Amino acid sequence: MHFSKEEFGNDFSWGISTAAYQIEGAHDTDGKGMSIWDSFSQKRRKIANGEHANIACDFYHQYTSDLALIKKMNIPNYRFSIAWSRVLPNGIGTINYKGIAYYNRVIDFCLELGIEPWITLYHWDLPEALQKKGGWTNREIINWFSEFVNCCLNHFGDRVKHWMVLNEPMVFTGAGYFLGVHAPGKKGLSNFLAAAHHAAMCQAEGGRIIRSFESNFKIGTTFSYSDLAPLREDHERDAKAVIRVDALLNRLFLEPLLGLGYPIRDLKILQKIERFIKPGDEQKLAFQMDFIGLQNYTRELVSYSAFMPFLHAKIVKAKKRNVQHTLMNWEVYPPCIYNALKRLQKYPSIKEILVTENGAAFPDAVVNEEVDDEERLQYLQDHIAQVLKAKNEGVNVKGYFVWTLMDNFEWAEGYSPRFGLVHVDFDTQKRIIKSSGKWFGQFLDK
Ligand code: GCO
Repeated sequence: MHFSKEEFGNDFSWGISTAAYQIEGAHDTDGKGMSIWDSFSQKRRKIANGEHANIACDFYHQYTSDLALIKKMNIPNYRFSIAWSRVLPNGIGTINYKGIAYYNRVIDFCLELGIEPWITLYHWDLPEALQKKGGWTNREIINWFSEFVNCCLNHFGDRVKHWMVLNEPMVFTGAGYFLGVHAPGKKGLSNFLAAAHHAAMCQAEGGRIIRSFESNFKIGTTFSYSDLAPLREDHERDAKAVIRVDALLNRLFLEPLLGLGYPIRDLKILQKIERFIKPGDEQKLAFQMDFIGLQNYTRELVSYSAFMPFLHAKIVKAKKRNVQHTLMNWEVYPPCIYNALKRLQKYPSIKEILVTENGAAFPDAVVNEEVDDEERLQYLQDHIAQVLKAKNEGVNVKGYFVWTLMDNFEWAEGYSPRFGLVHVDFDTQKRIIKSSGKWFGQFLDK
């Protein structure tokens, strides 16, 4: 490793990220309502090995010892999400004050330990009651989400100063409303485009609501952002396929937020989103965030494909290309995060970038109560080095949050892909800080 924390400057936010549904468990405890992931994971063959997150890491009950692990690793910032149906069991209307009290305990304990809480408002766990009304395909969600945002600000806004509106809208609309492989398991272009437009409206509206609540909060929103390249160099059809995939995966939500509108010119099928746009929406899609949360893990190689409808492109996964990869079949390619940062720098209206997720799933073995996760440690060091390279070349990157604190429920993949700096034995709920977590703690302890 050839860098020190000092080289990033003392205004650089080091942190760790989690998401409510993936760690909390207590899926029906103390008045919490069902979320779309609670119901989706009960359906057959939706989650690997028939797994679910009814218990997960039991963070709901173990949060004090888990926050103490963050402290032990000298991590100053903790990013977590609010389970919408834990505070508003029906999505709107009646507030569940036991849910509010739980998040107040988490926030208060963070502050007691000297850890700064960063809240992600929406990390995919929509209340089932709202899905029954169409969920993200129903334009009413703009009002429903606004009520949820105001509820969180009213109860947590006196102590939480850092807010993110959405987590990866491309993933929850694409996987949840087009492919059907994530909750709520809907499919088809119309479901996807309706959900996408309404999510894009909510990401900006959420920013406006937070800003009007308190003008000096640090407000951002997060995007999955893929470093894309053509499978075959100097192959015109692959190069054009990259442009279409980039418009879908990287620009669809970012560019309307920046006031640039939807990237219809580079992906014609997006024209159909216009049927969901109402007069005045274009302006409402834009909001000046304080920061953009970049969530990047790998690079994707893209080839032209006549068989893929709408996109005429396909991603050639790492295993097929016989390259080093993680348990998610994501290539280990550290320059991916440098390339993503340099691409984002090209947008003049982006004030600041924080890496709000980066990490890797590798097989972990517990030997004599230790987990020597050398591959993950190397992955983190190599990617942090690339972030420093981009920063030294003038990219305004001001933070790096590791995904994730502890092994948890990896959505449709269940528990087998372990991303944590902390190992979890899901039978005993015992935690062990892995070598990567010990290294991160030493690196931050300077
Ligand atoms: C995402 C989500 C996380 C994932 C992580 C690993 O980025 O998809 O924010 O919930 O668990 O990225 O896939």
